[in-house]
Amino acid sequence: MAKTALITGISGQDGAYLARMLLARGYRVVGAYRHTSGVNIGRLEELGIAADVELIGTELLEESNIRRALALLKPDEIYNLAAQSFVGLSFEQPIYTADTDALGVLRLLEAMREICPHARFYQASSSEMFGKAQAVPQNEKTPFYPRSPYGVANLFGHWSVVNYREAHGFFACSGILFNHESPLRGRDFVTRKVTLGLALVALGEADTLAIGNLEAKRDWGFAGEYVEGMWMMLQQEQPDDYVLATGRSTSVRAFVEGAAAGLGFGLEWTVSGLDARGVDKRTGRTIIVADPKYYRPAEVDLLVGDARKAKVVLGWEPRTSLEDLIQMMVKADYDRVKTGVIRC
Ligand code: NDP
Ligand code: GDR
Repeated sequence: MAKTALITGISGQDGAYLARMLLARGYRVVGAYRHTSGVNIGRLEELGIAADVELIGTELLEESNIRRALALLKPDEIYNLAAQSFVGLSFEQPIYTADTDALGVLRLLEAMREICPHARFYQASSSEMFGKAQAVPQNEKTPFYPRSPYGVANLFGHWSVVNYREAHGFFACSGILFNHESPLRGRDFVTRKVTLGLALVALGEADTLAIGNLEAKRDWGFAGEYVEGMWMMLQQEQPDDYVLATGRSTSVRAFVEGAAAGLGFGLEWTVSGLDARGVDKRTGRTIIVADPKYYRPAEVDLLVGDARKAKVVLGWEPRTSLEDLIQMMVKADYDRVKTGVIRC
């Protein structure tokens, strides 16, 4: 009989890629979404799988929703991808972020304890837990030092998973994933903001792209490959935690330069720091302006992951280079703007 997988956060980037991967492996996939005025299935539609995923309304702040979903489905595998995932916003909404990202995990684990303690559980932990990194590169043994309400809440979820594994014998895994991106990335995250923003400028739909800290460095991989690692963790004999990362760190500035080149701009920086300006050499037009409002009260300067454990134990390795990822995202956004799927 087909295994049932429950994915929370089905409307998000990872939810869509994971659902596609599990469907291809013959799973019955049920996606939990939060009930607003409608269901956001745009990403499932874009991947052509909207009709194949069953949906169930499940708000992580409502314990009753979670209990009902688990009792109804009795899932074999649960992937908890739902979260207030925007680090910048977490400084403005720290309590909501903690309620969803920290207590939401605990609500799920507690409900599982009563209803389906033998289900296998995946938690979407984050490299943001390393924050002010205490070692370079970061692996499963690196001490945590979160720098945002998101990072702090995520760390609570992470330790809850470890605790339920040790205290209650749960098959629960925490994937400590470094940034992973794709054409389906949310528009506010810097990579997508850049590829879409510059595509709009290239096609005359916008004048400039406003940006924050260009010097922050991240370890960016392709989301479609990271969801494979999530699944692999739940197929092992023993539950454990794993870092997934590329091992390469790149600045926001270099990402912008790569995207600009991909769109045919001749980008040149005229001023640096808080007044940074990016000019298109071919036309002399300013296309990028720095805006302090996109700076964070506390920044994570440098993240770079060491995913050797995932390679050795799971056989997981990233395959897509950052250059190819940038081209994939730039092309998708250029085409969307060109065909009118997205307007400014
Ligand atoms: P997205 O922001 O694209 O998706 C988040 C999902 O969570 C959306 O489906 C959203 O629903 C849902 N959600 C938010 N709040 C609630 C709530 N209160 N109740 C139920 N559902 C809720 O994130 P990603 O797909 O990029 O990431 C998936 C997970 O992995 C997140 O938990 C994120 O924090 C974590 N992560 C992501 C990394 C990355 O680089 N992408 C790296 C490491 C960890 P809606 O559509 O209604 O907003
Ligand atoms: P991050 O991703 O905080 O790493 O969290 P994001 O893309 O938001 O920021 C990355 C870096 O870029 C800098 N930056 C900007 N960021 C945004 N969003 N917008 C800007 O205009 C901008 N300018 C510069 C940021 O300061 C930061 O240093 C993501 C999320 O997916 C989390 O949920 C996940 O856990 C981590 O990745 C791993």
